[in-house]
Amino acid sequence: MKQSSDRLQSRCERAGLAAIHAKVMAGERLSEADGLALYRNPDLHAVGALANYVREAKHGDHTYFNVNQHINYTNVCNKLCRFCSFQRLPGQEGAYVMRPEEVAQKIREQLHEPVTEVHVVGGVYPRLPYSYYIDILQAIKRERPSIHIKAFTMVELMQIARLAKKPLAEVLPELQAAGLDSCPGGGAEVFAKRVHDEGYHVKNTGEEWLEAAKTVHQAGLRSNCTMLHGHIETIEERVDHLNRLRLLQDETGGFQTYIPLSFHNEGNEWSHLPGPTAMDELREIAVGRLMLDNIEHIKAYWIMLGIPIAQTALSFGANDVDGTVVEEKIYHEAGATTPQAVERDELIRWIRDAGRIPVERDTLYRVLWAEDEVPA
Ligand code: V47
Repeated sequence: MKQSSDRLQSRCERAGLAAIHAKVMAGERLSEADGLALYRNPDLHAVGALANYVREAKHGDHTYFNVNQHINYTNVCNKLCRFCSFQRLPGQEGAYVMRPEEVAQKIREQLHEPVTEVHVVGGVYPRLPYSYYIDILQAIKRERPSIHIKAFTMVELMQIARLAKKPLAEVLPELQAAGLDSCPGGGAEVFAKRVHDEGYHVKNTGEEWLEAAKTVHQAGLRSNCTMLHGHIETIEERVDHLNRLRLLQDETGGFQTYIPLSFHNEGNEWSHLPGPTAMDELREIAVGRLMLDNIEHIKAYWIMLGIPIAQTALSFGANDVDGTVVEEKIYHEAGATTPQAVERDELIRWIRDAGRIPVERDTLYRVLWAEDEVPA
């Protein structure tokens, strides 16, 4: 043990990361300047080894997954985000809105699987009334009362509150009564105003996203958080984003997991941008782990990263891979070549293959099964 910690120290020293290494060992918070240094450091493997140290100190080899299902209830959206390949305008070819009964059917189709979570997100389509959102939550719980509904990004929640003509704080208890159990982390993109104005100016601002997340946490709901990286943002803007997530987490403690999302460039207005490389993706996982000292879990979303990079990310700070998913649309419209679903046993095999211990969790990270507690 002593040998491996000495090795990490000398590795970090050689990479010019001695001061950051010392802070990490002392459990001290890294500054924004440290964040920039981690992005700029040419020795990605040293950065990754430091992030892996923190991952193993917190979670050992345990790597979480769940058995989940995604439902994207509509792709009609008025936000016109330039990175998005999923959105359609009303009446445009391929535009769809699921009726609550169709959402219920999606749940019925998976009743034979041990699904514990449904992840529900969609576009912002102003023609949908407030009652629609209540109806889909109720329809899901009717079909599968035990399922955990992780639904609606902060962007959708702001739209729902607008429709309800009430502050979000008053709408959330109604959504919770209808079945909402937690919220996903999407829609945060990059908080910086410059990036917002250039890439998604119709959408809520970073400040509004953070305010909505705070309200969600104050309502007793947990949520995730994300950053969409690898397009027009600078490393300074990424560090600022991570810092703002960290400050809100200090206040509320409501974020469970951070998920760096890699920009995919097919079928959107930013197709001329190359998107991140595998090395960028691994660095993003590592920097997230090191900067977000108050967020327990870092997710390597396999749908987006692909299986080999998700496996590698488990040694760069990540301790979660998301779940079985079943039907993914947002990334597949943007060029993802991963499968749309994976069997539980397959996920377990990948995690094991990466030298880690698979742990099936529910959405709130309660352990449902852990390989090291169950004889093979
Ligand atoms: O908000 C959209 C991003 C997000 C593209 O909370 C794109 O557990 C890359 O948030 N290239 C939705 N990214 C996905 C998401 C998510 C996924 C898995 C788990 C969780 C969770 C949340 O996807 C959007 C947006 O930031 N996105 N288009 C694109 N072309």
